[in-house]
Amino acid sequence: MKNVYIGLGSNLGDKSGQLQTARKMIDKIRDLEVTRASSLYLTSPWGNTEQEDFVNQVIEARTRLPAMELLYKLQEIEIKMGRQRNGRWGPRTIDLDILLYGDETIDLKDLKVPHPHMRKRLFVLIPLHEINPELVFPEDGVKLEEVLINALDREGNRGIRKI
Ligand code: A4P
Ligand code: MG
Repeated sequence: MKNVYIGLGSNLGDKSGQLQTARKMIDKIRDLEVTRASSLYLTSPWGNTEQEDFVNQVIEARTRLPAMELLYKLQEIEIKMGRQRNGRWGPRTIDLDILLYGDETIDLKDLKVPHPHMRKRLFVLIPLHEINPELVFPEDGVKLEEVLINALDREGNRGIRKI
């Protein structure tokens, strides 16, 4: 069994509703059990800033699924929910990212874990800290708390608030 963290994001249409729908579909994945879920957060866009605010959430789950299988299941949900691709970092109905997969480092063409940008993204760090304040990054043993404090020092928590 692996302990995994999944990041959910939406910035098109009924954003909170879409996160709830995605959550229900994640609950139905066989061989996966959601163990914790953060609050929903309204967040300013990161990367491509000329777009609507996002709603973001992080959930923790336990699963027997191999990492690639989990990625396919999440992509299936994105497709069922009618996700269209609107360019890199562009608007999306639903985006499901594998943030952490146990203590594994994965560097495949279609799957990079830990998610490459997660340490820079307050919209990931804040909800992740809400559900597991003790978390330590598996690749180098650095504490989430430390990464979060540094990110907040740099940027403040402008534009991230609980819904
Ligand atoms: N892929 C590789 N690693 C992973 C992983 N760990 N989890 C591959 C999921 N997918 C992974 O993803 C492109 C490809 O990434 C997939 O085919 C998969 O094989 P995508 O979701 O279609 O593309 P994308 O999301 O446009 O690009 P990218 O770089 O994944 O963007 P992100 O990192 O998902 O960021 N601002 C706020 N406030 N909140 C957000 O949620 N999200 C983004 C998108 C930008 N700005 C944001 C937010
Ligand atoms: Mg993505």
